[in-house]
Amino acid sequence: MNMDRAQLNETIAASATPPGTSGVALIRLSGPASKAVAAAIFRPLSPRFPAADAMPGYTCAPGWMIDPISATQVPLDQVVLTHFSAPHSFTGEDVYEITCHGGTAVRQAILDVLFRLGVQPAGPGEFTRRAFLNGKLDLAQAEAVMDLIAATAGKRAQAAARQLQGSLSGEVRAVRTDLYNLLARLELVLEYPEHEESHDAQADLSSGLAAVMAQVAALAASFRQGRLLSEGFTVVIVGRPNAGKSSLLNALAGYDRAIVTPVAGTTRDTVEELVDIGGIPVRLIDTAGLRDTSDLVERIGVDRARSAILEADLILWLISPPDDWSSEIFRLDQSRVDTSSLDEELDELRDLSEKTEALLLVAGKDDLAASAPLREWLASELPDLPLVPFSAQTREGLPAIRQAIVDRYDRAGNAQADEALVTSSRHKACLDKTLYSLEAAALELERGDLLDLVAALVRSALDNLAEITGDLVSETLIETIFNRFCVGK
Ligand SMILES: Nc1nc2c(ncn2[C@@H]2O[C@H](COP(=O)(O)OP(=O)(O)OP(=O)(O)O)[C@@H](O)[C@H]2O)c(=O)[nH]1
Ligand SMILES: [Mg+2]
Repeated sequence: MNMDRAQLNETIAASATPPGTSGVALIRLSGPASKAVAAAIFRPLSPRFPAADAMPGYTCAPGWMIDPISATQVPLDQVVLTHFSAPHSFTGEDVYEITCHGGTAVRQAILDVLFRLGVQPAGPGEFTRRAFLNGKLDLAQAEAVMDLIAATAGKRAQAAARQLQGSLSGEVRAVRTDLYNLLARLELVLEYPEHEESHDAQADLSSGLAAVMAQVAALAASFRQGRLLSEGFTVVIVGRPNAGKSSLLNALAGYDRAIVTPVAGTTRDTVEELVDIGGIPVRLIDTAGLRDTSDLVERIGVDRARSAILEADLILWLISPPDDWSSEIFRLDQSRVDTSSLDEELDELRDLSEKTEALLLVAGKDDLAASAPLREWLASELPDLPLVPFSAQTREGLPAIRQAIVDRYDRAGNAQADEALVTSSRHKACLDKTLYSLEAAALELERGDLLDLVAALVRSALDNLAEITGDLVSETLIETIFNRFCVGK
C-alpha cells in the first residue's frame, strides 16, 4: 500500500459524534489522502458495491472496516461509507464519512487504524476551518455552524440557521458594495476636482453615506436582541426570605432545582438554571431573600442577589402575604391588615421601578386566603407596576409569567424571520468600528476640505466590515474562532 506522506499529513480524521455509547457513530475523514486511505480500510459487502475509491460523490456503500496492516485482517465493524467528492463536500476536500456502530471500543479501533496509517487527528473546528479556507463558507457562516451546535433553545438555533444561510453575510456584502460605489465617486472627485459633476457630488456623497450609516446602525442595533439569544435572557427572582422564590424557580425549570423549606433564609448562594421559554434561552437566577442579617454567609448571598438585580434583563420581584397575616384574620376582619412589615419593601420597589422598566411584580402564594387583600393593596400602592398572581401549589400564573418573559424579549427588538440578527459580540464590535469610521468620514465630508481623509476613513470602514465575513482577517483571529469549536466539526 503506497500512500503519499505529504498528503497523509494533510488528511484528518475525528469522531463527529460525542464520546459514549450510541447506536451508531460517525467518523469523518477529509483531505487529499482520504480516497487512498478509505480504499485501504474498506471492503464492500458484496461485488454489487464499489470500492471506496470508485464511489461517485454523494453515494454510500455498506461494507467491512478492516485493519490493512494486521496480517489476519479481522473485520473491525460493519459500516456504511458515504463519499463526498472534492470540491463538492463540506470541507471542499475529498471526504469519507464512516457510519460505524457506536461502541467506544469499535470507534476507537477504527480511529486507531486511521492514525496508524498516518492520518492526523483533527483539531477543534478543523473541518469547518478547512471549509472556510477553501471558500465553502465565509467566516460569519462558519461561526453560525458553531452557534447551531451550541444552541439549546429554538430561537437561537433559528437565528444561527439564518446566519448559515447567509443573511448577515448578504447584508454586510450589500453595505460593502454601496461603500465601494461611494469610494469610486469620491475618487473621481479627488482625481478631477474641476469636473462639473464634482460640484454636485458632495451632497450626493453625504446622503449616500448617511444611508449606509443607517443600514449599519440598524444591524448593530439588532444585537440588543441578538445578545439575548447568544448570552441568554437573564431573569432574576428576588424578594424577601420565604416569599417562595425557589418554588417559582422550580416551577419555571420544571423540576426541583433549588431547595425549598419553610425556613426563612434557605437559599444562600445564587442558583442558576438555563431553560427554554418560548424558544428563548433563559438564564433563571434564584437568589437569597433580601433582608438585613448578621449571618456572614447569608449576607454575602444578599450582596450577590443585589448584584444579580443589576445584570437582569427582567426582574421577577416576588412578594407573598407575610406569615402574620393568618387567614383567620381575613375571614374575620379585613380592616385589621397590618402592612407595616411591607413598608420597607414597598420603598425598595418604588425606587427600583424608577430605575428600570424590566420589573414584574409577582404576588406569590396566591392559594392562601391572605393573597386577595395583598393583591388589592399592591395594586393600590403600585398602580403602574405590572402584577401577576402566582401559586407554586396550583401553578396558577405560570403561563402569564412565561408570557411576560417572552414579551420582554420581543420588546428588545423586532427581528423578522428573514432579517439578519447580530448575535455575536465579535460582529457587533466590527459594526461599531465601521460606524465610528463612517461617522468620522461624514464629518470630514461636511467640512469638505480633506477629501483624502474621507476616502481613507471609508476604506477603513470597508476593512472593518470585511472582518465579519472573514474577507480580511488575521491568522490569530481565525485561530481563536475555530479553537472554540468541538473536535469533529
Ligand atoms: N401555600 C403556598 N406555599 C408556598 C408557595 N410557594 C412556596 N411556598 C412555601 O413557602 C416556603 C418557602 O418557600 P421557598 O420557595 O423556599 O421560598 P424562598 O423565597 O426561596 O425562601 P428563601 O430561600 O429562604 O429566601 C416553603 O415552605 C414553601 O413550601 C405557594 O405558592 N403557596
Ligand atoms: Mg430560596
